[in-house]
Amino acid sequence: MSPKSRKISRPLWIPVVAAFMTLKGKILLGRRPEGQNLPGLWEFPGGKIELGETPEIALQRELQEELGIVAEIGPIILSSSHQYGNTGILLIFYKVEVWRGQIHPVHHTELKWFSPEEIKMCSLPEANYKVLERLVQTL
Ligand code: DGT
Repeated sequence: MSPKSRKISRPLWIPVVAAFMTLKGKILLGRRPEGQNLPGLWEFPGGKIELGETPEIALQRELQEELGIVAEIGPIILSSSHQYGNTGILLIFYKVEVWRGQIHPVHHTELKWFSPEEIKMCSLPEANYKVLERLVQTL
């Protein structure tokens, strides 16, 4: 069999940036819209890095598109990998504590500030459960 005709299934790994946004001890989550994957789950604002973007520029763009703000992207807190079937995501979480503008839901069906206790009760993407405790500890 020639290398071309051999079907090799290899996962596609996608880099995703997400904001751990905090204000007065609470954390911002947005509810993912219907019609996307993972509909209705509460996520950290963010999304995929587009071609040619640095991770920080990508997150700044996502926060402008999703929340209508100009954010100062802080340091990376942690990163985590997760595989859904044949797709893998490498999630990179940044601290975001400073922004300009009024946060409002441009993309999500709802935005809400949660306490660390409340966030543990939310329905989150599976990828987030394994890092939640470590994220909350950075508050
Ligand atoms: P698009 O352009 O429609 O593909 O959307 P983007 O670039 O806004 O990206 P999105 O949010 O659909 O993709 C992010 C992927 O990462 C998606 O498979 C869901 C997954 N994910 C897991 N946990 C989180 C999280 O806390 N926040 C975000 N934004 N995505 C997460």
